[in-house]
Amino acid sequence: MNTRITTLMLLAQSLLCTVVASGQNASTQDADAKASLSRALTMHASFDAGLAADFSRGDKKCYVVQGRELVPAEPTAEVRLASDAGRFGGALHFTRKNNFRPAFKDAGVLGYNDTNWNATVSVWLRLTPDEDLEPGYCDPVQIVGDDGRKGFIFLEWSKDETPRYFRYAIRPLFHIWNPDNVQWADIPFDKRPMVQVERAPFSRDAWTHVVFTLENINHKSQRPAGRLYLNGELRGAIENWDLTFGWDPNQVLLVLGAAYVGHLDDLAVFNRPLTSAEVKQLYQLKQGVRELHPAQAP
Ligand SMILES: [Ca+2]
Repeated sequence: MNTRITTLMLLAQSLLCTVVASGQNASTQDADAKASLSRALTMHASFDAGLAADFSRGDKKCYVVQGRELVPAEPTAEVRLASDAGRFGGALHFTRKNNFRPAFKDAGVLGYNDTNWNATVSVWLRLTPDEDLEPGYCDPVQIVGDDGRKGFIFLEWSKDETPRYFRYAIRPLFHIWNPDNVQWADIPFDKRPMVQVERAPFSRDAWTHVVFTLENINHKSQRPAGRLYLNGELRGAIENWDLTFGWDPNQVLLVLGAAYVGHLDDLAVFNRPLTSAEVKQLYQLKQGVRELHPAQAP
């Protein structure tokens, strides 16, 4: 009897040790993965207290293009800060289609270069596209350079379909994707450098997490790619394209809200393509990207 009790106790003890050890392993792995995400983070804008980034390895300021100048941006009547309406804290609210497009400079953030460009952009969006957007294209996030014919990256909702399709496109040098010089909308879907999601989960009632990657752009020998994730799930990839760009690195901008109507929150940029496991971890952060950086002085 005593022997049996002792054996049972030993068994229970060893089980407990195993459970505690594996728990520690899981939390250590989680912390390691989070530290790796933190190291890759180059910019985070929470839109809790202003348009400027909370954290940046470059310029935290938010700008708008005025003529040929970039001028500091402040919220307007149509593009407001909505405190407590965010995925986390406050959000940017584009109340109607207008020309105010908050932008962030690349330097130290997106890392555009002409030999091997890698990055990931993460953002949360909340809208019912078919009811909230006005007719015509809408690009909630763009990366632009000095010349649209030398490259153009964007998220968009299509204008001619119901429900409107959601897309991620990487347009390299003009002659590569458009040798016949026709309209974007006139090129067959499968001949465009894009990921197209015909049934995307966007809704006014729930935030949708959107992540896109840029991989080996402008690399001479490695295959370039771009991936789109919605709510932590891979929805497609842009592959088997020559993704050569020709931008001036000093004029690259991350631009928000082109013809967008809806809420936008927790914008972040990373300096490499995140893995699908990392995208899922990002999607599941309880406090959003603020968990990945120490508070910086304004
Ligand atoms: Ca926020």
